[in-house]
Amino acid sequence: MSIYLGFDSSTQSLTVIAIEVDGSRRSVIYEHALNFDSEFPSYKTKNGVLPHPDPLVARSSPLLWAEALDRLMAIVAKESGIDLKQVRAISGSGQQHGSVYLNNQVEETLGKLKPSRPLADQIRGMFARENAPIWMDSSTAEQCRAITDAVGGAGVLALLTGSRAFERFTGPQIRKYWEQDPDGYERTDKVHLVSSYMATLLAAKHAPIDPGDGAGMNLMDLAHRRWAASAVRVTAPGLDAKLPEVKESWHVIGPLSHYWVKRDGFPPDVKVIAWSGDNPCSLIGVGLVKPGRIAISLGTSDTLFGFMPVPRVDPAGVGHVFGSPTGDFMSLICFKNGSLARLRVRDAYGMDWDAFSQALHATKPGNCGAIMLPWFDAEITPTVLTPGVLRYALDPNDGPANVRAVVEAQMMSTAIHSQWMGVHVDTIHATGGAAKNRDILKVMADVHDADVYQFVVGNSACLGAALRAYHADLVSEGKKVSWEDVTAGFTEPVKESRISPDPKNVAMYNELKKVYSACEAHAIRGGDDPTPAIEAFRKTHG
Ligand code: XUL
Repeated sequence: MSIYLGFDSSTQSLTVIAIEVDGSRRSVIYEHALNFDSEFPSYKTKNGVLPHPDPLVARSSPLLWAEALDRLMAIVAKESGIDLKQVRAISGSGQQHGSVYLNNQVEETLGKLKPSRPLADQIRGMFARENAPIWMDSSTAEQCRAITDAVGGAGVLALLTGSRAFERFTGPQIRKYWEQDPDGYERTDKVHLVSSYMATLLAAKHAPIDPGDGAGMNLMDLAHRRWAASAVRVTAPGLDAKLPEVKESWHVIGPLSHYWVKRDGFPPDVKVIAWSGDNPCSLIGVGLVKPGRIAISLGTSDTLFGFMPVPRVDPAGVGHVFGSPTGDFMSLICFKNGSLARLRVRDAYGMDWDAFSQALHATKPGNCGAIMLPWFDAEITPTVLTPGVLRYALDPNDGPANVRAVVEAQMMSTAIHSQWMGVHVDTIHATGGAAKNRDILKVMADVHDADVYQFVVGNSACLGAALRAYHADLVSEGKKVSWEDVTAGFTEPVKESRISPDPKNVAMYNELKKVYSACEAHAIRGGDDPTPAIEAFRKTHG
C-alpha cells in the first residue's frame, strides 16, 4: 500500500490531498485546506492578494505560501492520521504565471534550516523581491508590446510559445521588474514560478519548471519543451542564466529535505516530484488524458481546457496551448471574473448561495435578452484592461436577473471564446468550487449543448498533483504505466450527476450568444449598438 500527497498552492488557499493506492483499491484518504486570508491574517491579503492602489496590479507573498506549507505539512504529519511510513512521493500544483525572485542564498539557506524553527523565519534572506506578481496582474501591456515587437510579432510568439504575449504571463512580468527595479533584477539569481518555488522548499534545491507551467511564461519553446532563446533574449538581459531548468512533469527532484524529515517525521526517502500549474494538474485530476472531452473549472478563475495530442495555436490570440503533464499538450482559455464575480453579484443583493440558486430557478433561461458583461476586474478573455460591469437591457436593481445575467455571461463567454479549439463538445467535466452548484451547471449544459458531469473530488488540481506523484514514482522505478491506469478509480465522473441540455434552451442560447457577442463588440471595439439585436431576441424569447 502506498500513499501519495498532492498540494495545491492556489490564489486563495493551500490544500493537500492524500491518495492511497493498493493495486486496484484506490481512494482519497485525506483532504485539508488552509485559507490564506483567515489563517494568516498578518499578511493582510484579500482573497489571497495583497492590497494595491492600482487595480491592474496583483501580488501576493511567497513568505505566506512558505508559512502555509510549513503548517500544512505539520497537520499532515500530526493530525491527519496518515501513516507517514507509507508516503512515497509528493507533488503539487500552483496558481500559474506568478513569479518568485530569489537571490543566490537559496540552497545554502534551505540546506541549513533548523527543524526546531518555523520555515518562514529562516528564509526571509533568500528573496531578491519581497512580493510575487500573480496571474491576476494586468499591468504589463507595455511590456507585452515590447516583447511582441522584438520577437517579430504576436503570431511568431504564439507559434513558438503557445500564446501571444499576455499581461499575466511571467515573461512580461519579469521584464517589468527589470525595467522598474534593475538592482532587484540584478540581485535575482533564479526566477521561479509558484509551482517550482514550492517544490524548491520541499527539496531544498532549485526545482525545475515543467512544460505545463513553463508554457505560461511566453518564454518556452512549446514543441521542444526547452527555453526559447529568442523569446528569453528579448524579455530581459541575462535572463537565460536566471531560469531554472525545464524538466518533464514526472521528474524526481530528489528526496524530501532533512527539514521536513526532522521537523515532521516524514521518511527520508519520500520523493519530491516536479510541481506543475493548477490547470495542467486539473487536466489529470478530471481524467482528461485522451482527446474528445473538455473540462470547465469554476474557481477564482474560470478556465476551459482540453487535452491536445498536437499543439494547435489560437489564430485570434485569445487562447493558450500549454504542455500536458502526460507529455502531450492542452488547450486553455482563462477568465479572470470567475468566482469573485459571482460572489460580488451575490453580495450586492444580500444573498447567500441558496438564494443565488433560488434566483437562477426563479428567472427564465435567456433572461429576456438582458445581458451583463461581468468585468468587475480587468478581464483576460477577451482582453479588457479597464474594469467595469456593463449592463444591456438589465435593471441593476433586479437581483435575480443580475444573478442569471452573470452566470449566463460566464457560460456564453466560455462557449464563444473556445471556438478556436475546434473541438466538438458533447461532454463537459465540471470542476472547481462552484461546480457543486447544479443550477450553474444547468446553464453550462444548455449553453454548450453538452452533458455536464460532476466529480467526487472538487479540487481536481490537488487530486491531479497527487496522481502525478503516483505516476512519477512508478516511472522512476522503471515501471511501464499508462495514464488511464494511473487515473482509474479516481477521476471517473459521477454517472448519476449528469445534467443534460434541453434542446429548446440550446436553440435559444444559440441566438443569445450572437446578442452577447454583439454586446462585447460594442463594449470593446465600439461596434454597432446591440439594442436592435436585443429587441429582436425579445420578440421571440421575451
Ligand atoms: C491560467 C490562469 C489561472 C491561474 C489560476 O492561465 O491564469 O487559471 O492558473 O490559478
